[in-house]
Amino acid sequence: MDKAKEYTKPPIWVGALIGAVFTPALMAIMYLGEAFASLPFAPFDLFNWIARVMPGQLITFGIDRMIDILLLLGQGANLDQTAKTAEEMMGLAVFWGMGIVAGAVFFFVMNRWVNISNVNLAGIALGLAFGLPLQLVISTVNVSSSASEIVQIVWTVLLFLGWGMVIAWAYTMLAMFSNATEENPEISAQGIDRRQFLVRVGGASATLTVIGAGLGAVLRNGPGQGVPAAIALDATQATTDGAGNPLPNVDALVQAVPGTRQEYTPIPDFYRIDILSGGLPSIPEDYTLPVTGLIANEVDWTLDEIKELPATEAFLTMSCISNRIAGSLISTTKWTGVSFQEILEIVQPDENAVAIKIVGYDDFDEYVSLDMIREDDRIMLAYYFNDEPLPLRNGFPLRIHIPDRYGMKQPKWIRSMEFVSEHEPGYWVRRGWSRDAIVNAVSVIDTVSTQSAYQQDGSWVIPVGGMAWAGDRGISKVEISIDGGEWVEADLRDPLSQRSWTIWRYEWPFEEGPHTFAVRAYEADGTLQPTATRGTRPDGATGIHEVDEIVMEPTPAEPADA
Ligand SMILES: Nc1nc2c(c(=O)[nH]1)N[C@H]1C(S)=C(S)[C@@H](COP(=O)(O)O)O[C@H]1N2
Ligand SMILES: [Mo]
Repeated sequence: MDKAKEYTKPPIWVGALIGAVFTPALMAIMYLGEAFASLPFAPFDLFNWIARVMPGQLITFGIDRMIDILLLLGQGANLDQTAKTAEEMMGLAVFWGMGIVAGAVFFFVMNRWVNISNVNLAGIALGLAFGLPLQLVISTVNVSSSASEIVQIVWTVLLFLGWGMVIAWAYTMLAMFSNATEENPEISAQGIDRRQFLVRVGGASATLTVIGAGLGAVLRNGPGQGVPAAIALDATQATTDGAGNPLPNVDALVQAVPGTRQEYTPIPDFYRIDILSGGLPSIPEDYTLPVTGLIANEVDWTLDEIKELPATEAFLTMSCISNRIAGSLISTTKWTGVSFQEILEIVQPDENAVAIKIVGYDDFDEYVSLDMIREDDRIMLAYYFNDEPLPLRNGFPLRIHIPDRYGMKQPKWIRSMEFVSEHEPGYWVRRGWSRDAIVNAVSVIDTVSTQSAYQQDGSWVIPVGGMAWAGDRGISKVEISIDGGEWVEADLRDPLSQRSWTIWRYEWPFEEGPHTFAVRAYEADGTLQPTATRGTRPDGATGIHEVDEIVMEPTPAEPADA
């Protein structure tokens, strides 16, 4: 009788059980690795990744239900902490579930298609099939590890190979430990059957899990340990750009307070200002951009030809000069286009050319000086917002972006570009608005977030949040003053870029009653923003933003039926 026929195939549910038994031990070892050597902790990475690719409402719904459960268990003292715990528990649950499914699938595949003599190979395949995609996810998201990528990969692959082999081993043992012991006298001599085997490996795995998790927790809390990457995600905020890539600051530790504006403006919400207001210009299907005037090489580019030129992209905040303090005529997205320096290189301006006259399909016109272009390679002829062609309302097919200038200097719907010998005043300059339209530093309070209140050492804390922006000059500090008191520093979130706004938050020690909240910001070089209140015309608004609010005692979140 050949060996393959001696064993009894263990049922699939036993495979699920084996997955359920061994996956926690795997998690515990990963946890230990994270605490000990900052190796990746796959369950949190995985959950973070899922949270990015799944619809936001689904994730929030899941987190809310989990928070409900934690509150029921009396774990709801600090809402922020509770939300974080909820996310982490979901991460663990999802990972465990995948381990269970993997165990069941493995047993199914073994029973049906694979000869038991190949069980170790199958175990290796299982480990790789689970581990490699996970390592990919870990590399994309990487919220949990500061180890080098190669170390991460080796660690993950070894761990999952080990896990796959252990499951393969368990399969072999179960196949041999028939419950009908007289069928297999050799085994029955050891006096062990499937049930006993399951109990033993379950006990061993549980012990390993408890030791690993306990040791990991101790290590994590030790002095000098870095902040473990918690997945504190505000599900209303975008985490990826239009191409599906994580936003540049996705790992920033400081999170926007709920109620803060969208850091990455959804394209339909991007503000719109132009002399057409209502209608939209019609752009010919066979659009080309004529570049003419005082240049050696006149061109008439199709959009495709422009997209073939070296591309550049940047996360940019743009504002209208008519935006009031805390107004909504300001937005942020990722811009893609061609540096105007590339264009100069190709068309070769004459010596007497000083500016480009840009005209839009609505006859709006502005002039851009060649000196400025030569000094600043960031000036961009843009064709994408958020990795998609510009929406018609925001300037399809082409618009210019000039760092540190208000929108009025930056034509949309570009119809033509002409190199000229005189820098004349553009559309809005002729109507009395600023000649240079340089952005003023501003800061804004978006929310005093009573719905995000939490308790710390028995007192309520209410997060206050908003943004600060200083064109291309960056923000180094934001300060808050309550009821005219001293200015205290807020926490700054890493911005999307030096040229985007900076989201900030301040943990306000709650005091009941009416309060005035004020904010001010400093540019990267330490310059305080203009604090004098000034209207929009002609040079853009300045001044301190203040918010008056009557803040009542927050009520602790409680389960509805408690
Ligand atoms: N062709 C054209 N370009 C234009 C304008 C315009 O009226 N016509 N308005 C400018 C102004 S004042 C602003 S604030 C920005 C607004 O760009 P948005 O509508 O995409 O936000 O476009 C600028 N470019
Ligand atoms: Mo504007």
